[in-house]
Amino acid sequence: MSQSVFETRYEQIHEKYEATIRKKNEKAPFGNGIFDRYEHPVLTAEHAPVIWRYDLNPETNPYFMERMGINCVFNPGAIELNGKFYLVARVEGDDRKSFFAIAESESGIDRFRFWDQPVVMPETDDPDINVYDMRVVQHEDGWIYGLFCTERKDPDAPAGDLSSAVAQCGIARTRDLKVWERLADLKTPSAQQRNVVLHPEFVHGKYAFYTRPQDGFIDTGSGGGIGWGLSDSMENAVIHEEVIIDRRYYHTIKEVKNGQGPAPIKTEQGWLHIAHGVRNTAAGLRYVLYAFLTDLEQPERLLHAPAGHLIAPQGEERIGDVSNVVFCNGVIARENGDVYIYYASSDTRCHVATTTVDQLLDYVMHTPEDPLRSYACVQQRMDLIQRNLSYTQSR
Ligand code: M1P
Repeated sequence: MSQSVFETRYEQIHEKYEATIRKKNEKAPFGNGIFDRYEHPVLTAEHAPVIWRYDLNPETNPYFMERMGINCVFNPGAIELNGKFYLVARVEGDDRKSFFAIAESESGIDRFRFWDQPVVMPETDDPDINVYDMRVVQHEDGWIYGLFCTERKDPDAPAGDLSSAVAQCGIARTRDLKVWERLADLKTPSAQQRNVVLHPEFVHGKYAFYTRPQDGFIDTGSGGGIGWGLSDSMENAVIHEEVIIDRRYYHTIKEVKNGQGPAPIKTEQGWLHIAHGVRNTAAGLRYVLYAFLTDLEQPERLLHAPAGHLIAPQGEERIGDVSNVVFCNGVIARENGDVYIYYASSDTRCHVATTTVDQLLDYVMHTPEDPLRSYACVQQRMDLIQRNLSYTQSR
């Protein structure tokens, strides 16, 4: 007897899903000495389990139709627990709503498999309309915190305006990534917040936050860059004073806006930060990643800020739902110094770049800062060229 449409499609879809999950990922050739890219993304919409998308009952789904599609998987938080790599991905359904889901891998570069059930994030009294971009932090108080953007419709929007929104920082905590306790949203002096990140250690006995003050939902307006503030508690976190620690500058990769990526990595030389910077172009906004180093004792004090981007969108990374974007809110720094940077491209898929703490420190401490003028940039490059010419001639 020939197979039914249901049976044929079920087998095909299941095989495709398993092939996606099992695909090996190799380092791409010709890294830049700072980090290595990989041939394939680590998570895509195709990694979404079949049971999330299809009704597996042939009586209620004879055509084996996709009932609840997944549009994209991006901007994952990341954490290592008991030697395994976990990504807390932003999964966006075809209905445009994002939710969080955990994917797990032994290697950190391939075979990420989502848990059967996504995260059930409890709501506050003021329900979120959309939640995304979780930064996962193992804090020294013993909890794992997830800070994320909670978006709601702007209550002051005029009738008919169905786009204006308010972004704030949602906070939840967990011990096992399975059960999440929702805490009150962060309160700050700013109208809106996105890209808020918890510092992993107490500072002056308080919880410390990287913030991103913004006047509107998209425009940061008077929000001058990445902010910093302290709070007495996490249960009802309040920042009374917000100071800017990494400013935006005219004609740089972060002139329009910037935001802290994951929580910084603690090194002997200071706190190593990965952030995103946004500039305007005739083709729209361009998002790149950059790095900087801050002081160990005073994490809000900038020590080194290399010019330009660390990672910019390349090849297929340039294309997606929001093109010309790379974004990072997850990094794993292992005990042995290896670093896994999880970044998403064009709000569509997730990739990994690997490097080491030593390489990143060399990069942030020895890459010249942006002198902010073309003439001065040429002087910097002339200096390098002269040193190279003298060096090669003396050999
Ligand atoms: O679309 C690009 C990114 O835009 C926002 O980041 P920012 O607030 O810095 O502009 C976020 O919505 C992020 O999720 C998204 O990737």
